[in-house]
Parts: sequence; structure tokens; C-alpha cells
Amino acid sequence: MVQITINGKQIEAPEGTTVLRAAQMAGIHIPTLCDHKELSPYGGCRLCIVDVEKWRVPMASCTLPVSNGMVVHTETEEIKKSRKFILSMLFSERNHFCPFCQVSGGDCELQNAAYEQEMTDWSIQPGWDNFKVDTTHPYFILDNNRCILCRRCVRACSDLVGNFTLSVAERGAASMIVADTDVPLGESTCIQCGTCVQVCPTGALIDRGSAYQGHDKDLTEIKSVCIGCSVGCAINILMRDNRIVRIEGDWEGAVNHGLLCKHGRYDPVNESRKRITSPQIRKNGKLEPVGWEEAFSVLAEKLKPLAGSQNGVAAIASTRLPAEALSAFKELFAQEFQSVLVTSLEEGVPTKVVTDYAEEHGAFEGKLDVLRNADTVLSIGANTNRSHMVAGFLFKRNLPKGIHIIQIDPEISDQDYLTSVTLKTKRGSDLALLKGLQAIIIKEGLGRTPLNLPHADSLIEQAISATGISIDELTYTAQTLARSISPVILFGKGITAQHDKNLIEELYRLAVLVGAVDEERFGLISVKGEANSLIASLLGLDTTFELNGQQAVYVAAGDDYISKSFMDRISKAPYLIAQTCYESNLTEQADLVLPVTLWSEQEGSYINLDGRMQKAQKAITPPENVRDNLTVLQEIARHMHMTLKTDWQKAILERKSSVSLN
Ligand SMILES: Nc1nc2c(c(=O)[nH]1)N[C@H]1C(S)=C(S)[C@@H](COP(=O)(O)OP(=O)(O)OC[C@H]3O[C@@H](n4cnc5c(=O)[nH]c(N)nc54)[C@H](O)[C@@H]3O)O[C@H]1N2
Ligand SMILES: Nc1nc2c(c(=O)[nH]1)N[C@H]1C(S)=C(S)[C@@H](COP(=O)(O)OP(=O)(O)OC[C@H]3O[C@@H](n4cnc5c(=O)[nH]c(N)nc54)[C@H](O)[C@@H]3O)O[C@H]1N2
Ligand code: SF4
Ligand code: SF4
Ligand code: SF4
Ligand code: FES
Ligand SMILES: [Mo]
Repeated sequence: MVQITINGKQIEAPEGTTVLRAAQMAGIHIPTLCDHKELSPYGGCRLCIVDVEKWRVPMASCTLPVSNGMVVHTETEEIKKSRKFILSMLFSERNHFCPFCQVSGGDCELQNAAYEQEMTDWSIQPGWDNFKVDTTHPYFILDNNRCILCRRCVRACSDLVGNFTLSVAERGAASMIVADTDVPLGESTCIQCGTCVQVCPTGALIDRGSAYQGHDKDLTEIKSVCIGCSVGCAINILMRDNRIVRIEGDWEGAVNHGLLCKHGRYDPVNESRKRITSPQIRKNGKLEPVGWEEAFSVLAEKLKPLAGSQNGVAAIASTRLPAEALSAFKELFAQEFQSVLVTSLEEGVPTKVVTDYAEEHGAFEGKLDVLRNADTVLSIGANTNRSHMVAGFLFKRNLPKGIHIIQIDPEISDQDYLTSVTLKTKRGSDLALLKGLQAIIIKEGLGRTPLNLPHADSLIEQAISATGISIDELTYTAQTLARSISPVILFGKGITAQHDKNLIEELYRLAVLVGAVDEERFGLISVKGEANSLIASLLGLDTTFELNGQQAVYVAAGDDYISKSFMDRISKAPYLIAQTCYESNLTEQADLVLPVTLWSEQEGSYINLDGRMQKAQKAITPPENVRDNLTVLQEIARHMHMTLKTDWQKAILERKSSVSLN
């Protein structure tokens, strides 16, 4: 600990802390612009200058480490004057005529800083050059005229997101934020995560979707969870008049620390499907709106004869539904109706094999955090460039620090340039590959424990012929992995869809062999698909859906999409019930439609891919005639004279989870 004095106040701060952070911890405010608590210090704007006794010039507190006995003053007349001068320079450099700016009036940190420093005017002639406005991006606009070159966006894109799209071209006053080699943003390598917009302090990066819809102070903020995938990022839903204006990443989020991907930030506000606002029953071939009581009675009449018969009704639910609804769904159809075909739309593809493996071996997977400090990530059959993007950010950001990313995938990805090894293996050759890699490691004596493997050479031969990868590449891959200090193996649907427990066993062995998994580290993780895929699997809703003469099919789709191929599979069902939010190919065929709440209109529990239990909050009041997913299931039970006593937390304990739950 280091002792320092700020504005006469004695402060203890850990070594390596900056003066700015020490002051903030002690409740002392220092104005800042380029600083952001999730970004590495840059020291560009100089607004955070402070006076340090015995030092000749004012220092930027955001880059100044504390040292013992330091005496700091943050509000001397000299400092205040300098800050005004710094702000004057910033205001004069480009077009900062606030009244004409989208973020003016509270949402601009530059303007706010000026008010705080009690500026009423600035004496420097403003610059009149017109800089480029880039409007090519689908989700935001970059207006270089409002840019103060704080580089928060550049640092966010590289240090947090690991996408390295943004940089600064030219030098000094000519400096300009550019994408890639100065191409339009819309044509750049940008993956549309929007993190740069979230950190921009001025009106230089403006969100298209929420622009000119009022200031942040007019919006209500609700903390919730993204259910776009199984990462489970924490979000702030900003809303007004019962409408989502914008979604932001929650900086306090335990999983994502403020980051979101395109699917979390933009997809929900760009929803274009047509909502269903009343129950409907097919009459003379056409769906007609009816009241809830009529819908429930017709449904109960239809389902009564099917109760107790194993092949009476088949039921399938979306893994986007909250735990409470999934558990009630299971209880209603599997226990009360005693149906044998009760599962989820994912049919356990991303989860079943890992849960099956866990049933025998106990929890074997680690937590996402292990990715942050990985020096090698072997990603096999998982595409974090497309799915679970925020999980990908956690390690791609370490590319400048020399992380090795090994991608094993039969398909070409547009982000292969970020990987250090890309093995384009033949589909389904993973078992031979995993055995071959282990054989090479053992043969070269690179394993954590010395082992003897009698058939090493033949395993290596088999790997070469099965994968189509050369011995040199395989050896390089094996060596890279085995020589790492903190390797992590990440796998996804490319592996789990093969439904082969041996694959999981070999992944686990490889992980132990290279030290990815030992007593302290759990560097083996599977990505799981949708928001509640893990819960669905723990509830046993993870089997293949194959109709066997069932008289009715109940689809609890919620706000999920239903593919055409799935509809083809159920088209023969004599009676189809849809519990859903939107008009779709499902409702086109349904005989009865029950309109339900979507993700933002209901409260519910989710367990993400690394076992973290999270609660999503209700943000929006649903349309009048729309009911909660859980309520609908309970109502059906009531009309059938059944009672649901679901305790989902207890229900999921019947199976062992592949990852410890917390
Ligand atoms: N943007 C976006 N994100 C999503 C989804 C989405 O639709 N869009 N869907 C969500 C859902 S429901 C799921 S289940 C997850 C899926 O997320 P992931 O588990 O990451 O699955 P995919 O994105 O399909 O990537 C699987 C990769 O495995 C590769 N692969 C195919 N066959 C083989 C093989 O035999 N061996 C190996 N080694 N690789 C193979 C494929 O080429 C593909 O690149 O993503 C979730 N996240
Ligand atoms: N054999 C086999 N079966 C599987 C799987 C497998 O890998 N192999 N995977 C399982 C898994 S993990 C899942 S999640 C399920 C579901 O997987 P699929 O049945 O493949 O369904 P999805 O691809 O999720 O999406 C359904 C349809 O909705 C539309 N759609 C999806 N997202 C959007 C969107 O954002 N905008 C628009 N306009 N349309 C969209 C697409 O047209 C898509 O055809 O299948 C499961 N079943
Ligand atoms: S949206 Fe994301 S990927 Fe695109 S430039 Fe901004 S931070 Fe980089
Ligand atoms: S665009 Fe915004 S975040 Fe990026 S340098 Fe300019 S002012 Fe800073
Ligand atoms: S990574 Fe998944 S949970 Fe996170 S923002 Fe994207 S879709 Fe949502
Ligand atoms: S906040 Fe310290 S220099 Fe910008
Ligand atoms: Mo999925």
C-alpha cells in the first residue's frame, strides 16, 4: 500500500494504482474525457491534470501512478485555468457547436465538462474545416467533426472487443478515426458490436436507432440479461413510453463487463416480425381471434383424451424460455400428460453429450473467465466469430499480447486471419485428430505427465489420413498447445452435434495432457447455444424429436424462430398448438395459437454456458391480450384439472451439470 494525500485527505492506495483511481476510490472527483474504467489509460485529453507538490508541471492523473508521500491538489486556481484552456482547445479544433448536436443537453461528456468548469465562452477561433461523416454503417454514424480524438473507440475495439477495426490515421490536428485502411465503416471488418459507440464521450459516434429520441435522463434503465445466446451478457435496457429505445452493455456485468455483440445490442430493437395479440383458433381453415377462455376450453377438450397416453401429445419448447416456464412445460407434458416425446427445439444438439458425459464424470468444464488469461485457445467446432461472440472477445483481445488461437473447423471463416493456426479438417475427423494430437505430444515428451503410448505412430498416421492435414501442421499445433502455460480448449456444436461421448473423453484427455485442466484450472469449455440450453438439458429436454403417431403437437416457441425444416417434420401432426409471440411458418400451420410474452416482457431465470444463474427482468408491459409463458402453461394445467408445483431449481438437480452452477 502507498500513502498519498489528495486535497489534504490522507489516502491509502494499492501500488500501481493511478492518482485518478486513488482519488475516485476516496470519493474525490477529477474531470476526465479520454479515461474509461474498462480501458487502458491513454493520457490523451489532459483534462485530468492535477498539481503534484514539488513537481514542475501539472500531470495527467489518469496515467500517473501513485507513489509514497505524494501530495496532490486537484482544484487549484492554476489547474482550473489550465483545464479551461484545454477545453477551449478541444472545442476549437473541430465543429463543437453543441446546439446542433444530437447528444447536446446532457449526453455529451465534453459539453458536461465545459459546464462543470463553468465555461461560458471560448476565446480561440474555432476551426471550420469540414471532416468526413461516415454514414455507411447500418447501426451508427461516425461524424469526425465531433471527434475529440480521445481514442476510447479505438481502445475499445482492440483492447476489449479484439476486432482491431478502428485506428487513427495521420498525426496531430490531421488525426482521423478510420476503419481498417480508411475504408467506409460499412465495408470494413467491423462486426457491429457497437462497443465503440457505447464508449464515445461525444456525438462523434451516434447510434442510428436511438438518435433524436431524447436524452438519457428521459429514459428508464432496467438491468437485465441478454438472451441472444448462452453467454448471458448483462444489459441495460433503456426505455421510454413502454418501448425499448436502446440496449447497452452493463459495465458491472459479471460475464461481459459492458460488452455486447450485435445480437444483444441491435437485433432486439430491429425486430420486424408481426406480433400476435390475441388467441386464435382455426375455423374453416382460417385462424380467427377468440378469447382466452374459449381457447383454453377448446384446448382442454382436445387434449383430455390424450392425457396418460405416452404417444398422445408431443411437446417441444424453445431454449430461450425462462427456467420457470421450461420446468413447468416439462412437468405439464412429461409428468402430468405422461408423454414420452417432450423436448426442446435444439434437441440437445449443443448440450446432450456434455451432460451425458457429466453424469458419469461429474462437472468437467470451466468458467468463461479462464479465457481472459489464456495464452493459447484451441477452438474446435465452435464459431465464436458468429455465435457466442462476446466469449470470443475475451481472448481475441489478447492477440497483441501473443495469444495463439488454433481454429479447427472444416469451414472457412471470414475471421481466420485472426488465428495463428487454422486447420481445415475433413468433417467428422475430430476423434482421429484428437488422438493424433495426443500421440504427437506424448511422443515428443511434451505432456504434463510422462506417458508411454504403444500405438503412437499409427494414431498419428490415422490423424493425417482422416483430417487431410499434414504431419508438419499437426506437429506445430500439438507443440503450440503443449508448450502453452495457460491453454484453453473451447468446443461447440461442430463437436457436440456428433453425439459421440468419446469425443468429449478425448477432449478431456487432451486438456489434461497439455495442462488446460488440472487441480486448479478448468480450461475446457463448451459453448451451449441458446440462453437456457443448459437448463433444458438438465431438465432432460434434450432428446431427438421424432413423431410416432402423436395426435397433437404442442410447440412452446416463445419468441424463437422455427425453421422450415422443423415445420416439414411436424406437418403430418393432426393437431398443432403454437405458444408463440409472432406470426410465422408455425402459426401458418397451427390449429390453435396462444400469444405469449417475449423476452423483455417477462421475468425469468437463466443459466448461462458456464453455469451462472441470472435473472432477466420485465421491462415492457405486454399487449393487453398477451399472457406470460409460465401463466399459459399453468392455465392449461388448471383447465385439465392438473396442478403444477414446479420448483425448477430442484428439478434441474436431478441430473449432473457439466459445469458447476453458481
Ligand atoms: N449469431 C448467432 N449466434 C448464435 C446462433 C445464431 O443462429 N446466430 N445460434 C445460437 C445457437 S442456437 C447455437 S446452438 C450456437 C451454436 O454455436 P456453436 O456451437 O459455435 O456452433 P456454430 O456457430 O454452428 O459453429 C460450429 C462450427 O463447427 C464447424 N463444424 C461442423 N462440422 C464439424 C466437424 O465435424 N468438426 C469440427 N471440428 N467442426 C465442425 C462448423 O463449420 C462451424 O464453424 O450459437 C448460438 N449463437
Ligand atoms: N440435425 C441437426 N438438428 C439440429 C441441429 C443440428 O445442428 N443438426 N441444431 C439444433 C439446434 S442447436 C437448434 S438451435 C435448432 C434450431 O435450428 P434450425 O432449425 O436450423 O433453426 P434456426 O437456424 O435457429 O432458425 C430457424 C429459421 O429462422 C430464420 N431466422 C433465424 N434467425 C433469424 C433472424 O435473425 N432474422 C430472420 N429474418 N430470420 C431468422 C431462418 O430463416 C431459419 O431458417 O435445431 C436443432 N436441431
Ligand atoms: S462496432 Fe465493434 S467491431 Fe465495429 S468498430 Fe465498433 S468496436 Fe469495432
Ligand atoms: S470517435 Fe468518439 S471515442 Fe472515438 S476518438 Fe472520437 S470522440 Fe473519442
Ligand atoms: S454474446 Fe450472446 S448473450 Fe452476449 S450480447 Fe451477444 S447474443 Fe447476447
Ligand atoms: S482523462 Fe487523463 S488525459 Fe484524458
Ligand atoms: Mo442451438
